[in-house]
Order: sequence, then structure tokens, then C-alpha cells
Amino acid sequence: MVRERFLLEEYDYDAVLRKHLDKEHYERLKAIPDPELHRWIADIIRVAKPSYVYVVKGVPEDFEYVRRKAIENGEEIKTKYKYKTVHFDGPRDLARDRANTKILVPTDEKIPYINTLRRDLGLDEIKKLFVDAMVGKTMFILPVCMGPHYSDFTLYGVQVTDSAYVTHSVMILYRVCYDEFRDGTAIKKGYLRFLHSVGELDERVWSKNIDKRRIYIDLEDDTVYSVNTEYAGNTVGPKKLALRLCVYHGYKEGWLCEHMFIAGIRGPGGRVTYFTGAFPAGCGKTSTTMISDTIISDDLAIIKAVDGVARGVNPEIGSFGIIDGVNPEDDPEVYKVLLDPETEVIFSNILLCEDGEPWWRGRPEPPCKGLNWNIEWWPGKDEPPSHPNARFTTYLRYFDKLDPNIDNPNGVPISGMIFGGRDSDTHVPVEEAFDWIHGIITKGAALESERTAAVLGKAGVREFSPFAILDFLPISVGKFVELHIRFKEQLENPPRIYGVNYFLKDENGRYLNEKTDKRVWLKWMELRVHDEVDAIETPTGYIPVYDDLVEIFRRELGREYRIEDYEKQFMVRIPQHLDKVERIWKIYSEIPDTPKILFEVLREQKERLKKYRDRYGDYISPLKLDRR
Ligand code: SPV
Ligand code: MN
Repeated sequence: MVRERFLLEEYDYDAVLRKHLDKEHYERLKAIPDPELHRWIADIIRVAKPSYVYVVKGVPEDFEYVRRKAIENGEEIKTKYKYKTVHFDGPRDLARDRANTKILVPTDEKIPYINTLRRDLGLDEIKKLFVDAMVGKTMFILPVCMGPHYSDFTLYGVQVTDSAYVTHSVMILYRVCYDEFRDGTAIKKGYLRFLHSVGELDERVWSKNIDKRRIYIDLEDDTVYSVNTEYAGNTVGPKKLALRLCVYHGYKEGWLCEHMFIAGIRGPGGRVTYFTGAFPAGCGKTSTTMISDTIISDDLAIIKAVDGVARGVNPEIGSFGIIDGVNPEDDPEVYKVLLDPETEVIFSNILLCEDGEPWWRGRPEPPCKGLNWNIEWWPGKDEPPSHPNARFTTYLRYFDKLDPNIDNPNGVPISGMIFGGRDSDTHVPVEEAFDWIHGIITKGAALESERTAAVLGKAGVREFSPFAILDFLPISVGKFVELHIRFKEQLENPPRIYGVNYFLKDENGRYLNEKTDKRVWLKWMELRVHDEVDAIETPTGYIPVYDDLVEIFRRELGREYRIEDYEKQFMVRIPQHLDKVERIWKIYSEIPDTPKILFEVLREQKERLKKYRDRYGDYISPLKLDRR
């Protein structure tokens, strides 16, 4: 691949590097045997004009330098804990910017639901935005791995950024992979490029030109550009920016790159069974990960078929998790890690108390006087003390439940995939799809959710959220569905597919489940995967038998599970499901490359629903249905 350059003219790029890098960093860069990388860096130096260039190798001094630099330039503020800092993104930069995140495509072609822009126009625009963007700033170059070292699953990437905060975040969230670049492994395999600049900053160290915030994904060149923004979802290359490139590679090569956690659930005899889970942001994904028995990943998964088995790795080693609502009772593991005096954490967009204590909604103490997004806040001020999309950035290794297989270059076998959204009135708390295809279509492709605070815009509206990945798709949803259908052909025993719903409400708007119930659903799925419990067949899938849940509730939560609760929670809601089939049908009928089988499966679902309605009525008690 000939890679896109900033400058087309020929010049002595080595002289530029010699002039702008000190000896140490020049040598670090030159030790990576890739002239194309050297020339790209020289181009960026000439265009963006950083005052200093730092190549991260991953040695302890690099970590110290980056942490110090983030404090010095005001991107991070100290707390009373030695290794914890606070970063404020600025009130207009607190979430992913959907509107200005675009996939660059060769022609004017429009893809439903995907925000595209003609590549030549996009490149032209974005390159201009980098002119002088790094003046007065240090530019960091970081070679990273998205996945375990020397693994077939792993993607490589180079992050270039003028933000010490972004660099610091990348260093917590990913493995620095200098050695694999230096020994040529990454060069041979190919690597992604992420170029980011915060752009001009105001006196509060926020990106000033938010109206010129742009995140452009160039599929053809494996490169992502991001400018005039700080929010990690817009800036940390190996995370959501890479996800688009990763999905694209997977699509071409027949594997999956997913917006999913990977977690282990213990079953009888201590066996560990692995599940992945896709939930739109803010719908219980982190809490499900944390409530599991072992943790591999809390956000992303790369899944390939190896000898007929779906195996997955986590491209990350850290977590950029939602902190809003994290409290000692419901989230003891996370809470403990966040306040442990020894752990390194970057808090973003929380409230920093005057005494240096970080505060967020969920801490039992009342909020204090302090700073929220770098502006003074005091109790009683007419503004929330911390933002609903406030986050923490920390290492997964701090969690007691971290599964050592996170470093396994062969990944872990995936036995089940879970899909869950925010849904007050349709789906039961847990349900198994009839088979892979039925699950992929009715649970994955048909996933919907109410919007949360993780993207800019209005919260609360019900949205189409296929595979919880729509925001990150570089290709049509139809093609993404087709990829999953095709993926099955490589598998001997495809993972079981589950739908979960933690947000079911009664007619008075009260939640029908406790937060901790999800542990029961996970244990039930674990047993199902091994065919150790029966299930009840409904028109939309298999649901648990009451007696099995009674036992799991007692064992896992020490709680009695009442039959009235079971009846309400697992009632089959025919009208809502029929509406859902209609909505999803309509959506996909407007997506030209939707595989035909999707409509067949929806038609069958609709027929089953009608048959059950004719026999049992609109709302069916699970106690009336037969076991299988
Ligand atoms: C999400 O919103 O899905 C996240 C955080 O995991 S972000 O990096 O913003 O995508
Ligand atoms: Mn995510």
C-alpha cells in the first residue's frame, strides 16, 4: 500500500527529522525500519510544526515524562492521590461527535446510517486543519498493539498526537509495542495510523475551534485523522477510531471486530465459560463485565475462527469506563479500584473537590465545592456537579477478576454472545436465540436502545443500535450482518446467542429487576451453553424455567425468587414484539445490501408471534408454555 502523504513534494525528510528530534528520539524513530513512517512524521512536523517531538518506547521514564507533561501543560490536574489526575474536556467536547465523524469513501456514494464523505474532499479539508495545529506543543509518537504481543489477532498502530492527556490515556489503555515495530513485525503485517491534534487551545486548555472538530476515517489508507477535540472517544486512536478500520479489515478477511466485552463465567466444577456482550454505551455493559467471574475485555473484541472455534482477544489492557453512578454498593470492584491510593486513574469530567478529592454521582458523600469542567462548582449551583458521560481511565490489571488469558496470544474460546439494550417494554430479562442465524438477526441486527449521554444529542429517544456498533461501522449494516452470517461457515459449533434486558419496567414505570439479577442470567446462560438446564420455548427464543432460576437466585444472591416476579418479567409481550418486527423490517428494507435471509427470519418470527397470539392472547404467562 502506498500511504497517503501530507506533502507531495520530495524533500530531504531525514534532515527535517534530524533538525526537530533530539538525538535520543531521532534514534528511537530511526530504529523502526520503515522509511514510510519516517517520511510521514517529517511531513507532519513540517505541516503542524510541533516544538518538540517525543517517541515513546514504553520505558518507565516515558510514563513519567508523559504524566508530568500532562500536568505541566494543564491537560490534567492533580488530585490528592499521587497517581490520580482529572482531565476536563470542556463543556462542548464531552462526548463523541457523530455528526463530524466521517468515513472517507471513493465516490459520492451514500450508505444508509453511515456518515460518509468523498475521500479527496475530506483529505483536503482535514490536511488544512493540521496546518500549524501543533505550534508550541510536544508531539508524541506511540507505537501500540491492539491485542496481545505477537498474536495473530493483534493489529498494530502508530498514534501521533500533541496531547499529553491522549498519550497518557493510550499508554494506560494499550500495550506500547515499540519492540514489534523495531523488529519489523508490525511493519510486515501493516499498521494503522492515528493522527490527532487538539488544535488551538483556549486559556482553560480546551480545544478552541470546536466548530472545526473533525474525525475522518480513511479506509483506503488505514489512517484516522482527528482534530480540534480532546474527548477520548474522538481522539484515542486505537479505541473507537481503530474500531472502524478493524471492522473493515474483518469484513474483507472474514473475521469479527466487535464493540463487545469478553468475560468468563464460572460453572460447575470451576470451569470458566467465555461470553462476549454488546450493549450500546450506558446500558449495563461495564456492570455486566464487572459482575462476571473473570474479565478479559470491557469494551472491544477481535474474534476469529481458529480450527472451527470462535476465539476472541481484547485489543486493550485498560478501561475507559463510565463513572457516573458508580457506587460502593452496586459496583464494589470498580469503586475500590478508583479510590485505591495506589492505582493510576485519569478521571474525566467529574467534580474535583477543593481538597483534591474526586467526586462523581454515586459517591455516598454529598458533592463538595470544587471544579467541574474547570469551572467553579458549589453545592446548590444550578448545574450538575459531574457530567453523565464522566469517565475513568485505568488499567484492567487492577481488577482482582482480571483473567490472565488477557495476554494469551491465542485468545479464549467464545461460547456465547449477549446482546442487550435499554428497553422498558418488549424483551424478557434473558432469552436464548434458536440458533446462530436467528440470534444474529433478531438479537444482534435488531438491537435497539434508548439513547444515553455517551454521544452528543438528546437522551432518551429509542434508537436502532445493531450490534451496538452503528456509530463505529465503516460499511453498510447490511454488509455487517452478512459478515456474521458468513462467519458461521467457519465454525463447527457457533456460540449461542442471547438477548438480555436489564431495563424492563412495569405499568407504573418501576424497574422489574434488581441490578444484581444480571448475575443470575449469566449463570443461567453458562448452564445453557453446556446443555445443563432446560428452557421454555417462546415465539422469540428460549427462556429459563422458573425452578432453575429459583435455585440460581438462592445460590448466587441468597435471595428468594418469587413466582409472581418470574411471571411478570418473563411474560411474552406479543404486541410489542410484533411492533418491533415491523420497525426492524422497515429499517432493513431501506438498506439495499441487506441479506435476504434477514427478511426470512423476521417473517418466521412474525408468524410464530401471531400463532402464539391466536392460541394464548397478547400477553402470555411463561407458566402456560411448554418446556423443551
Ligand atoms: C462508548 O461510548 O461506547 C465508549 C466510550 O466506550 S467512547 O470511547 O467514547 O466510545
Ligand atoms: Mn464502547
